[in-house]
Amino acid sequence: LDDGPDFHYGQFPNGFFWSVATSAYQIEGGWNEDGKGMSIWDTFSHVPGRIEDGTTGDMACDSYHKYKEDVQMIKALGVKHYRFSLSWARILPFGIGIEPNAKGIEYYSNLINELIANGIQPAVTLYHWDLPQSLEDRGGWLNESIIVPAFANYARTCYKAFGDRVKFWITLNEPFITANAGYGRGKKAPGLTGEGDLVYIAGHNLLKAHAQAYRIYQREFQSTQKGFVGITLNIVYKEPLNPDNPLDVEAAERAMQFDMGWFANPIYGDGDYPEVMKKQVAMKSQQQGLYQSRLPEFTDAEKKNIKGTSDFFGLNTYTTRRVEHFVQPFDKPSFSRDQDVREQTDPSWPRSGSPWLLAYPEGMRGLLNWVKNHYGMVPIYVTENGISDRNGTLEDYHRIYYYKFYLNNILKAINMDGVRVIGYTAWSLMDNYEWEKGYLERFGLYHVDFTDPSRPRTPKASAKYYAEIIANNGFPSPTS
Ligand code: PNW
Repeated sequence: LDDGPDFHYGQFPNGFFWSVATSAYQIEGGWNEDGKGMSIWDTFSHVPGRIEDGTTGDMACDSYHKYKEDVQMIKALGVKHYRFSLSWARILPFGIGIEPNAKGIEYYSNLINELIANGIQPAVTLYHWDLPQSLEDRGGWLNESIIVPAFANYARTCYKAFGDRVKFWITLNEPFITANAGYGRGKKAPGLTGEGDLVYIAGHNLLKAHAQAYRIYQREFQSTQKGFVGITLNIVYKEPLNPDNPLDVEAAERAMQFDMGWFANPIYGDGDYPEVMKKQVAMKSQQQGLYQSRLPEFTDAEKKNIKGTSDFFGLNTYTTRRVEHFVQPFDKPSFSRDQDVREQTDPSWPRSGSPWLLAYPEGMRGLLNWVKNHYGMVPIYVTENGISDRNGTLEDYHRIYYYKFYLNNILKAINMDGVRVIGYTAWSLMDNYEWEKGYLERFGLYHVDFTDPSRPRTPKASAKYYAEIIANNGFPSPTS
């Protein structure tokens, strides 16, 4: 935990958005209360074998009843923003319609009012993976003609109900994960496997739905509500395994274009998928004997409609991988094999409670520079960053290490590299339902006891540490 010789002392910009995040299914519980409809996560978590510890989010952290306590915990951190998500099925039980469920609106309205009364601004995600089941029954993210208008209608419903008080909107959380884990590898709800085809179709419709939600705000609400609307993309940063090998350098860039450019290039770039992605998928599809690429195409009008549909770059990032060039077989087509890369981690990086998550703070600085170099001075809002463990210990010094050095690398990117970062969000406010891992992996600044029906919360050492960084707005030099 020593600062070390490379530590950068200094402050974050004035007005920096310090924040902390959760999502609806992971914390709310109240899964069938007050007229809420079923979501794909209600369905999925109840299927035996889908969740590692066999648990569900039926009660989770019980935030549906304990939101006032949550707000006091958020307030104690000293953050300006609280990022949470709305349960689509709580607001529109069947995903569609113009008359929302009054009890659902009331719950979020109360939460928003409680936040504002305590000096915290809401930053609201419309969609954090809990699709209404009745939309999934009609094809979900694979069915453009159902899902795009339904999401547009849902977005409008939310802007109408909450937009007088909510000024930061995030349309989609991590469309990459929705497409890959939900419709590709099938590890997350709805659990479909279409690694080489469904994944691209879901991605295509997620982009179209996002664009519609942005355009609706722009046309119908912006002039009166004066808020910001963006999207949150996740990325595992890629470094070349051997930086002296041009093939590895190209491979790392190619993997970044697949994982980040897939959504970022249409929105922040030229409106279309990255060239290298179009080329790779077309080549692999042709080798398979297909007459057209598995990657769908946008019309010119669609490109124009998607380009520019985010007021900030919402960025979720946790870890890094080293990438080498490796030609993958074409006969088992998948999103990952389409890239012709192979990935590994560095054995020296500290591990966490999640197999995929290793701490490599320098990766954060590299990533922020990558975003700047590809998409220019778009304001970057880090909307998730954090680390897990398996025991939820209150003496979570590994988490303090993680926040300290990840944040220090963000500060370096701002002060030394001129990257425009406007905010930072810790994942997560409290231990919660970690999707298909159940309650096994804990990311919280606050511990939650899931064996106690009253779900007591206790601050961990990291909560105090995070509050201290926020109070200082950075890292004051020890000599000053
Ligand atoms: C995010 N990856 O998901 C989600 O937005 C949160 O709901 C989740 O709890 C959190 O991260 C921790 O997992 C991710 O493999 C899942 O790179 C996996 C990855 C990234 C983000």
